[in-house]
This record gives sequence, structure tokens and C-alpha cells, in this order.
Amino acid sequence: MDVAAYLETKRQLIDEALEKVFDNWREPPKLLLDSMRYAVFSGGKRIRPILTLATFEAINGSKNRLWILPFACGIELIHTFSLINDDLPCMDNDDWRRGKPTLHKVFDETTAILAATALLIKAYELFSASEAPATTRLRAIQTISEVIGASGIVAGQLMDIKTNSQSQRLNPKLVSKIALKKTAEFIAASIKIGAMIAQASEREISELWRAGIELGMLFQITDDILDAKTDKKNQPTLVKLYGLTGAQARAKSYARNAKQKFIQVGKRFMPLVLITDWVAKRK
Ligand code: GRG
Repeated sequence: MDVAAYLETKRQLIDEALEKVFDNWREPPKLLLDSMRYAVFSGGKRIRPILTLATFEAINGSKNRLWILPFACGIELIHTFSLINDDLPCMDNDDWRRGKPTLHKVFDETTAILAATALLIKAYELFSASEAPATTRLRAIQTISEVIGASGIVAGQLMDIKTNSQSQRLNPKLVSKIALKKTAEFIAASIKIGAMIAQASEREISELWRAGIELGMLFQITDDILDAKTDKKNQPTLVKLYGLTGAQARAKSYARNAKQKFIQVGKRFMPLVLITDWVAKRK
């Protein structure tokens, strides 16, 4: 399988579904619509919804897409919500994202905050409207809420920001926990949601979660390695903690563990193994 072609096909599928979400959105003010569109269609890799779709299809094939696409789209909208917030002056204060000016720079902070909020709420509307059986749908919504809430991404962001502003020595446990909470659990949840909606067994769901955590840590450490050359911020990254060579060694080990775990769950999860390789090698 050509993984680059696979990712491109899935990215297009997600983009078409996201376009439909915007086309069917009933009459938001033009300013909100323009700002949400700017944030959502600005060149994201769509890795989280692709993982959701890839996991679902590994179990279920291409039938019942209307069960999973609302979850895949909602997950991307939540990711976009987090990036808009992350870039705000009161958070990371970034002027650029994906080589383009950040949302609050093109519009303003008020519009950016409102656009992000509307995207988060839309995600929950989409989840509720999935055609998956109600019990499964509710369990999936509970999972995503746990991962993004006060014990998840929000916690990771707070730890990150508060660690930035203190000039203390980096604490390995804390830096790893920030990566786990800000990034790895959301990646693992994107996979878990695909498995849950496909009605995988409890054993498969928990094994895929564990493999997803390894992939999520690989994703963050690779991000830190790629950012290391340009990073001028006082952020507690895994590269600052382990050094470049140490981080590269850890990346290899996360990739090995993730692939081993995906293969152990079953051969049908081979696309997730190939995506792991792609994440490890991305430039
Ligand atoms: C409740 C979701 C939520 C957020 C509120 C602002 C905030 C708290 C959290 C910030 C989380 C954050 C920005 C984590 C960084 C994760 C990360 C590695 C982002 C880059 O992901 P890519 O490479 O981005 O998938 P693209 O550009 O491809 O979409």
C-alpha cells in the first residue's frame, strides 16, 4: 500500500465531508462563517480524522460511513478549536500557523474565540447526529469528552503554560505528562472512537487505545524534533528534556511499540502500522 496516496484519498474524503458540514450550516453570520472556514480549511493534515476512519474501516469496511464521518469531522473541528485557542495572545501568542497568519491576526481575538467556540459546539452536534446506534454513540461522546476536558487536553494546556512561565529545571514526568495530555490521548481517542463506532470487542478497543498512546507520543516527539530548529519559545519540549539524539531514540522506540501493538491486535490494522511509519518519517 502506498501510504502517501492512502492518506491523500482519506484527506479528500474528510475535506468533502467537512465542506458538507459548512454547506448545511444554517445561517451563521458571515463573519463567523468566514473565520471558521479560514481556520478549518488552511492546510491541516487531518491525521486525527484519518485515524478514526482508518480504524473504523479496518473493522467494518466501507459500509455505514454515516456512522463514522460525523465523528471524524467533529474530531477535526475540536482539533481546530484547540489550535485557535493555543495561538491566542493569552496562550502561545503565535502570529503564524501552517505558514499563514493565525485566526486572531486575520480577524480579531473576539472573532477567533467565538469561531473556536462555535466549532467545538458543532462537533457535539455532529456526534449526536451520527447514525451509529445510540448506546455506542453516547459511549464515544463520553470518551471524547474525557480526553479533551479538565483531565485531558485542558489539563495538559494548563500544565504547559504554567511550566513555561517558571524557569525551573525540566521535570521528566511533567514534560511527558504534558505530551500525553495535550497530544497523545487525543490521537489515541481518535483511534478508539473509530473502534467503538465499528463495535469492536472490548479487548480490541483497549489494545488499540494503548497502541494509540504510543503513536500519540511518537507524534508529539516528532513534532518537537521538527520544531527544535526554529523553536525560540520557552516551552518544555521533549527535545529540551532528552536532547536531540535522546529524543530521536525515544521516537524510534515509540514507533516500534506502536507498530507491534497494532499488529498484535490484528493484521487488518496494517494501515495504522503504515501511518505510524509515515508519522515517524515525516519532515
Ligand atoms: C479542549 C481541545 C481543547 C483545547 C483547549 C488550547 C488548548 C486547550 C490546548 C492546546 C492543545 C494543542 C494545540 C496541542 C498541540 C497538539 C499538536 C501536536 C498540534 C499539531 O497537530 P497537527 O500536526 O496539525 O496534526 P495540523 O496543522 O496538521 O492540523
